Amino acid sequence: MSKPRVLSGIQPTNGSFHLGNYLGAVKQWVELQESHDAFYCVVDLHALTSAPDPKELRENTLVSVAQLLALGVDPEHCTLFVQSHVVAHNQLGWVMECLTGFGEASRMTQFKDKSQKVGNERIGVGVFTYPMLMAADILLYQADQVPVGEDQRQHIELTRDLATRFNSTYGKTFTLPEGFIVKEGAKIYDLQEPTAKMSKSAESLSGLIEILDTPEANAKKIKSAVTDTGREVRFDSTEKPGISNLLTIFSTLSGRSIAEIENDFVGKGYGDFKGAVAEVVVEYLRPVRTRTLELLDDPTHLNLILRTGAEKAGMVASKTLAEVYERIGLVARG
Ligand code: ATP
Ligand code: LTN
Repeated sequence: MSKPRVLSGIQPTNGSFHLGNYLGAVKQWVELQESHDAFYCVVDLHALTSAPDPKELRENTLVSVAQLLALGVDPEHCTLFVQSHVVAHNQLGWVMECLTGFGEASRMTQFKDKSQKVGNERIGVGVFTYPMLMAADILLYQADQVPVGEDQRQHIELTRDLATRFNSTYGKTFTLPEGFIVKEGAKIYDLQEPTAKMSKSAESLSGLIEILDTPEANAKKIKSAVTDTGREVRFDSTEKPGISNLLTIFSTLSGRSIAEIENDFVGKGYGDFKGAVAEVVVEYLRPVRTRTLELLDDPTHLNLILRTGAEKAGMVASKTLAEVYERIGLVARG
């Protein structure tokens, strides 16, 4: 039997990914590539919604690819590509837009949050249609599963609704995808504001652990993480959001259970605990940073991986697109 298919995407919006991106998504990408037929893309078209500087976008796309490789995404075991290299994404994106209700799209919380921040006059239409392009990314590959963080759950639901609608109107065409959202790590919180998600768009960088930051900077951020006034290292996301977040980070990176870690710190203070978390994080990220920088020294190698990836992805995507065009009544070019 063929392996189930998995697809996911990540935006090249910043120089570095953060720990939330890794624990919420990329860690699962690495695990799933062994058991699944995996397609992973750097979604540069999605990144255009935040109007990045062209030079930075180009650089960050390659930095993103290098980081994915350094974190364990392996082009021998998956198809790694850049979204804009496969034009079918835009083409199916339009079909998805035509299938989506205005009210339905207006209810997406990511859109609501962003439009509330900048106002209706200034918000780009791309932010509004963003989930339909994401639906196209997923449906083109007939993905069974989509590993993402908790914040993407609503977009996956929309994708399922659109697939169901298309299938019932035009005949079964798309596989219904499911979100692959882990229990631990699906939402990593800001170290300075442990009730808000760790995010590259946060106002201050002091609560953000960046994969490519220096070991010293990351250790310092962890040691100054906001905690409560208690002394007990115990998982309690309501009373102790800061400590609980650090426990999640410690546990997911070390592979040890939260109970075991709590046990180790009975009778010890927060200072000792933060020191231990800092060490785990720093030692985990140190080789990733080194490897990323090495990979970036050889852009020809990166471009070759991306060319092969785009060819493989393009074949799958164009097959789905042709079927969609046929079903919706577009005349095939003679
Ligand atoms: P922003 O926070 O600026 O919206 P982002 O950090 O969410 O951007 P994306 O490229 O949109 O970056 O997300 C890549 C993946 O990382 C997605 O699957 C997303 O769900 C996941 N992710 C992002 N932030 C977190 C977090 N704090 N905890 C767990 N997963 C996260
Ligand atoms: N919207 C996602 C990024 C993304 C994605 C996708 C994730 C774009 N296309 C397809 C999974 C599958 C985000 O903001 N994290």
